[in-house]
Amino acid sequence: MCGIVGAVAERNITAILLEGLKRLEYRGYDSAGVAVFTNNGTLERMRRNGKVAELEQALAGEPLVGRLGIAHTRWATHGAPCERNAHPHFSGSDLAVVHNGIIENHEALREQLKGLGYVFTSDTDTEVIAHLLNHKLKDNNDLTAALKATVKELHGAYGLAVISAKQPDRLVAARSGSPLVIGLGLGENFLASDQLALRQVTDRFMYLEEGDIAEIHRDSVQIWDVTGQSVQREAVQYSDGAEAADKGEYRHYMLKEIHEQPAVVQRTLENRLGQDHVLVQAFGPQAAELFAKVRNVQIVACGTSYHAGMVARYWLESLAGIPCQVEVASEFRYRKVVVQPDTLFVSISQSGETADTLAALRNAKELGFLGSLAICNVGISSLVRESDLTLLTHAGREIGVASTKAFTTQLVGLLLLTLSLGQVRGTLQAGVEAQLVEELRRLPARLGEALAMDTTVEKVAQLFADKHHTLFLGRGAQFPVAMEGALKLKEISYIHAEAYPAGELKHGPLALVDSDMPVVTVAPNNELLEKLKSNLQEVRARGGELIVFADEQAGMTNGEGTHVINMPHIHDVLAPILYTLPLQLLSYYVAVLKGTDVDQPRNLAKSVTVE
Ligand code: HGA
Repeated sequence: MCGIVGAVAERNITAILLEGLKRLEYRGYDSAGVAVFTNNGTLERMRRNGKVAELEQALAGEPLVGRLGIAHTRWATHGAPCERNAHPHFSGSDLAVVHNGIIENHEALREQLKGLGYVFTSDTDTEVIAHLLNHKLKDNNDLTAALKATVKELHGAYGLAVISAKQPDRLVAARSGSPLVIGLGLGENFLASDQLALRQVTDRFMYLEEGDIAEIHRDSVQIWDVTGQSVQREAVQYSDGAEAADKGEYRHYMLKEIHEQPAVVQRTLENRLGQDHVLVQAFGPQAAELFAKVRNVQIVACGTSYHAGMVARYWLESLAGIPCQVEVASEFRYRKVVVQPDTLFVSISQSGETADTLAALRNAKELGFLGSLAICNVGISSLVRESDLTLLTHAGREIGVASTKAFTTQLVGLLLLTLSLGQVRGTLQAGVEAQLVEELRRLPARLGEALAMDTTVEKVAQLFADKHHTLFLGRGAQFPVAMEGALKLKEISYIHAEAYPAGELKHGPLALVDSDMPVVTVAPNNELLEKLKSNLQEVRARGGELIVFADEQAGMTNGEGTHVINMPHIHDVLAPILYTLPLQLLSYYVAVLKGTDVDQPRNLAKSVTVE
């Protein structure tokens, strides 16, 4: 969330900063701003409410030209999204700060700084950092020394980039709880909250660690760790080429990412399947030894990843016979948790920088878990670095804020985990692993078949165009799929959607059902099908309109108020992965009909790096 870009060079850096912001914009798009030490020797800024395009347009009219600058795209936590609250924040006319994160003691600091005569022009927590830094500069004219003194007084999380007109040869930065990376160039250096922002200018990166402070010049970088010791951080070179970030033939990134699922699931499976078994080493060299000791699993995640975890619970208990608990990270991290002996801690996050999940992992290390495993899409993330074992999902870059391919590849990773644990612990029923490995091999083709229903789902979406509320139903492992379907619809179409296990309907939510409340159901052909059919009758009897994604062999037919969309038959264990796809398409087409901003829905942002 929020994006930071900085540059110190011998050429004009404004275009580099703007391009970096565009690449990070999906992380936050409430406002954008840039501060440049101009060739006239003054520090100038331009900020605009709304998207980076607004800033770009403003800069086209009034260009800022300079060789040192910082920029930011914001997802507001403190203070409304408006120009006054947009970063960079100034203290006086010489000092500019951009910040990702939350300063928890901002109110006390604000009062203290007001007492010292500082005048606040925004409602953000960030502005206290600018004034505190200014105050520290009075004791010590050196920007780095002042930043070191400043961060000692900050409680909370921050990734910070600072420039000063008094020391225009440097960019200074600090990381605690919010990632920062230095991009290394030739005679020029850069800073960003994610290397994606800098792939246009360099392929060499140096990741700051927790508590690091950095002083970045054109031709040198100096870093101090949390204890104040000068340290070297390894420079990493990327050879994979900057991943394509265009929409191709698709109207939105989300649609492109939905259609990428057969290919990325294939990639997630690559090198992980033996002839009739899962290759346990895919989780790391010590995986087999660790898995052999696992008697319980605790999954912790947020949002869509949490739903993936909930599906995994059904798999782990029914296939591998391993008790599993699943909890949202923001609850887990603040609760007194009783850890069963020999419990594996599994965290799931697309970015690997999700603040709550990362904090939960850090807490877990104190709680006596057997070990930790991260299911993650980003190999260079904090979650991966700090976990004992990792399974990368290889979904590729996901730009749409509403997660699609990250979710299905997480499910694949979690099924591989289930089979690996069952294999190592000898708890799988005979033949199950071989059969599921075979089904996994066929999965990409099956997903392709499901996506061929695109135009059918587009037609069904019209039923939702004038609706304000919907229910999603599923049973068993399809209940979390229904939850994910409801979340998707909420996120991008702003229609209120709730998910229930179908058997719960009669315990309350049935009271809501009428002809204005469409009910979406996922109905694979399994032992719960007949029970589900009865639940659907209960809806029809109350005039509710049914949209049912049903197995082609389930014997369900269209009728008055019942719209059945046939799905290719699939093994029940893999059904949650397949049935997710039409629900993604449904949300997408409803959002398009409603004219919302599909890839960047209101109030949200990608990679939730704040609490
Ligand atoms: N607290 C700051 C920065 C918010 C942020 O990092 N969002 O991801 C603000 O509200 O401006």
